[in-house]
Amino acid sequence: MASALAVQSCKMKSAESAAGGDAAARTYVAPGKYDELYNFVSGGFNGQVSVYGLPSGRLLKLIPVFSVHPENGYGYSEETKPMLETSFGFVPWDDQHHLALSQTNGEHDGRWLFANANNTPRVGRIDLKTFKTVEIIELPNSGGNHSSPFITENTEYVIAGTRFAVPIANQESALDNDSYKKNFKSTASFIGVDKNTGHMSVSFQIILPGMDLDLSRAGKGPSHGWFFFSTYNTEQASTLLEVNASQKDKDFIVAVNWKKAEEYVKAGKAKKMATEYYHNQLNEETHTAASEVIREVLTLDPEELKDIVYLIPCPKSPHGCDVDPSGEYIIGSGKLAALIPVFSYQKFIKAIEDKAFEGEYNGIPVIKYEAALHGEVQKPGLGPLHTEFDGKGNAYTSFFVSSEIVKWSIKDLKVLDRVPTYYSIGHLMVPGGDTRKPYGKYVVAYNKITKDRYLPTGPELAQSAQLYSIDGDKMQLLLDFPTIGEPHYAQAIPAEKIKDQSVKFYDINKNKHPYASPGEKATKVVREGNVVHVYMTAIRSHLTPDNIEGIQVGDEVYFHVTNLEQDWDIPHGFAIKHAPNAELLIMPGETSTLKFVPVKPGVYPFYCTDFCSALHQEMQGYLRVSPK
Ligand code: CUK
Ligand code: CUA
Repeated sequence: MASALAVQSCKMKSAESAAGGDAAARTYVAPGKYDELYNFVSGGFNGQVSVYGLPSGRLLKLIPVFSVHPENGYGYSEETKPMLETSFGFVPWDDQHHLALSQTNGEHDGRWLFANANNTPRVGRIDLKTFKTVEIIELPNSGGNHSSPFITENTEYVIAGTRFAVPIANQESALDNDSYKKNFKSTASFIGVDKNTGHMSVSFQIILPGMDLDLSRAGKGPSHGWFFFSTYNTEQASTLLEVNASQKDKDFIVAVNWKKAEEYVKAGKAKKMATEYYHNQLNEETHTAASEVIREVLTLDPEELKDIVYLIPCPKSPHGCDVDPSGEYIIGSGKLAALIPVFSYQKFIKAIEDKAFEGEYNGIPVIKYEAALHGEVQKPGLGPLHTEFDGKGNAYTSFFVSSEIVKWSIKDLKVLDRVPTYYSIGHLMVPGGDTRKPYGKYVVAYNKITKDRYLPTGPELAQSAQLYSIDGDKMQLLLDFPTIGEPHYAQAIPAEKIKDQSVKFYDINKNKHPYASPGEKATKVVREGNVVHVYMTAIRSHLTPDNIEGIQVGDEVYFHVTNLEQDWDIPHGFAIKHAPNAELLIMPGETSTLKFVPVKPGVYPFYCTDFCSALHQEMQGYLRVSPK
């Protein structure tokens, strides 16, 4: 792919501005006015999620999920450290690719946002009332959680497929192809989501033959109850050098009947497997995270339970696998294919009924390609990756190699329009484009290569997103905006659906943190052996207590800082000189804790880091550390 890309970038007409005449008016959001949409964008290798306003492209927030964030103490404060614990220890970084907003009846309901960690397999949940990560669940038996999170129509499940087949239960194995075929497995995890609280738990895993699961989508409407994954390396090679892995002319779409799988689980047909994984949750009353270790998972074997998994052949190395808003069409995107196959759900079901199978693959029935095929989009472009929909019968596919978005009609499979992207688009996103009712209006390209789009900033440039209008016959480029990390997938929701539920501050009277100081009178310093608890408060414009003595080198000092403010957007910060960690950023009504173990005697100033009032600079104090 790398060499194809290099050629491509040279061929593009560089720095060409294709933006139309009214682009400025269509993206201008006047000072003090709100954007129409929230755009949640994955951070890729920065492990975070960023939030932009659309159509302006203004950055509104960065939400740390899988990476520590010194700016607000995420992963540094005692309250948030447990969020990043795993069965392999504290993992303070990840690679975050896909996002899924919770759904009710196939539409975004504005409650939660789910995010995947690709490297150490995890799924996180962000609460859209606070824009905070409130839960992270580790996935057992997964060799990389790229194919995730995908969501069913009523958020029954968040689904995660393994990117790398691995010997399950962390077994060791030789790495030759024969060992791969014998020992390596892929898993599809079905994470149940509690309707009221959003809490996640791994309901069951389907153990599949070793192959690499890629992008996926849940069925909707008529296809509700089914789930579709793309896969590559169905050759089951342990090395993906091209001689090995792209030999076959077709890989598969893996169709899972999760309703049926659910029935088997209820009927006691699942097997218990011993394992170990972490489930980390933020307690809503104390705002403190805790980890729970889970040691068992239920698994289903599709070789035994013959009617839960079927395979549909799909041309060369499918990446995206998308289901249209009607739930009838399933679109596969073979990265190395010169066409886009569109499968029909009805035909697929009929093929199962008629037993139109071309054979079996590791004991799983393979449906005949033609039997499930609605048709092919011929010569759409080069390197199709992902497809989104506008709800008016049109599909929009991103093409990495030919660097463009192509609009085509689902019904007659005709290409209708194409626009270049600058450069080499990965994912694209139509707001609501993965739901039953897309909002349409825009498509955003998340591009892989930036080159000359912005002022040069050395060898590394910000990734670039591009906003296009899709409400006319022709797509029109409206705006470029730089993004953070490496965005892959994104989601967008009308601001109306969530803006009024936003929490402005926490009620200090409901603060159940065990070390909270509900008022200045409650502040104190408590010593228990060499552990010292400082109960501190912050309010404009002082920290209480502000002078602390009686601390010795080697003491474990915990600063429990309660922000007494009861007003919107008045956090206080807390940092202490020479502490080898980050700051705290404490929200109004909340308590956060910074641990400090002084290694040298001296006087250590501490202060508020967030400019909070005219006397912000005076919000400070001293810690005296005596020799041991
Ligand atoms: S992947 Cu990035 S362009 Cu991780 Cu969704 Cu397709
Ligand atoms: Cu509190 Cu600055």
